[in-house]
Amino acid sequence: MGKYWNEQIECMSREDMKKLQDERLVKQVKHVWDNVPYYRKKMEEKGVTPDDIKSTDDLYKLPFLTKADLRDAYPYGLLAKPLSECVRIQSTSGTTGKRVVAFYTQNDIDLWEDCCARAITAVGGTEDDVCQVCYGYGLFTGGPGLNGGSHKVGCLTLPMSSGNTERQIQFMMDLGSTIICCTPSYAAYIGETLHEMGYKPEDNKLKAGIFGAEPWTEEMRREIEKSLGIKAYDIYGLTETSGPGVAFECEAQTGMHINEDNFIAEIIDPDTGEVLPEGSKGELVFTSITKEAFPLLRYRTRDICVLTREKCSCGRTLVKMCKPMGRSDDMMIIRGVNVFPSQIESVLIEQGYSPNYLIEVDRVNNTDTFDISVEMNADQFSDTVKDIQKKEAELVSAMKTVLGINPKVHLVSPKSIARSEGKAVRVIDKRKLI
Ligand code: DLL
Repeated sequence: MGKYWNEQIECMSREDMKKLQDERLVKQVKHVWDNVPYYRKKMEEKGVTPDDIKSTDDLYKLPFLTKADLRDAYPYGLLAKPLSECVRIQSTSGTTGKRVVAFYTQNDIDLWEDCCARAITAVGGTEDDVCQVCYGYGLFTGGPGLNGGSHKVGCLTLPMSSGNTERQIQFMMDLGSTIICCTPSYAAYIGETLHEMGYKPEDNKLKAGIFGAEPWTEEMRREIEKSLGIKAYDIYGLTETSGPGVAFECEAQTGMHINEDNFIAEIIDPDTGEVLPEGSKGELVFTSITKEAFPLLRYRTRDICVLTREKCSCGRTLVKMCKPMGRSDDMMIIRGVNVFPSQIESVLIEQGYSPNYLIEVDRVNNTDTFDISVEMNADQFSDTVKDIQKKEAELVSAMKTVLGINPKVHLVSPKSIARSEGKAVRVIDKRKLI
């Protein structure tokens, strides 16, 4: 097996790729117009019909889709195929009530797994490898996506899911895993545990890791590479566009190649929506041109990024995106879970607390800490310490139900959280992720 999964696509000339994208876009717009009344209405409101979209040069005419649209249209409003043709859903972690649910036909799954196979091949994966997948399985796309890609490449696949670190390490050692796929923070934790268990980096057979789903720095990359004795590669994706594998890093490790035969990427000004020229920093927008069941056109990711078409030493011609440099909304990713301050606020109000709170996030020993200080009102404050502890435990449990992860909750005395005269500061994120 060579160094590309699909050389014809990955190294295609710009002109041929544009032609392929033009054809696929025109077809996709028609498919959406015919089958998704929600988006058709948006197009009509903008005065655009499929006849106006003749090539990717006309992409800017189409309306955007946002996470709010996905919630509005939940669960079936953006579905473009009959349910009888859909075989799977996946979902984002931890959004209140209405999660983002994405649908897949068998063909969508094949294409998604193909993208992940490209990522695995790009880090040197072949049928001779043992690929340990310790992203979460289930609704989260990480486990299922890389699992499928690993099967396609023909690696011996270890569907470990996340957690149970000592068992992970035992399998890694006993079966001689050569590739590991998980979040960068979990990779760092595995490295630390290996060290604590008395192993040296050269004791394992790992050669490469495929890490993504959350921001991570070059410093963290070096730390992981050292502790596991591997080369650490980045991978990007989001549930709305299928999951991991929208973009993947190659041996050059200077940005992630976007699978442009499936996704058209644009960079826009997050405030005005204007398309920005190549090399500008702005919000990343994706149009899925091959997805059948859940084909999102001009989906605003909220990830801030730069695209570049500079020639890559690996030979791939696919456009490259830099590591996401932040978000244009207030979403945080804590221990791999997407968390919005508004979710926390709604739990507090529902439980009878004031919306005076402060979220503090940090990273200690490569694990995210997550603390929420919540102000009590005068009545609540008169309670005994035991009562307060009980209330804190109740709040933790209510938060866990909505967010999917456990914060530490600290009830604090009335008026002790600083009031703001401008925009309230609700979040202090001390992690240095960019
Ligand atoms: O995190 C899909 C995924 C799984 C990607 C496994 C890579 C590996 P969501 O839970 O929908 O999907 O979260 C998507 O996570 O908009 C980014 O803000 C962030 N993100 C994903 N990959 C990276 C990365 C999965 N490599 C959101 N670097 C995206 C930084 C990332 N942020």
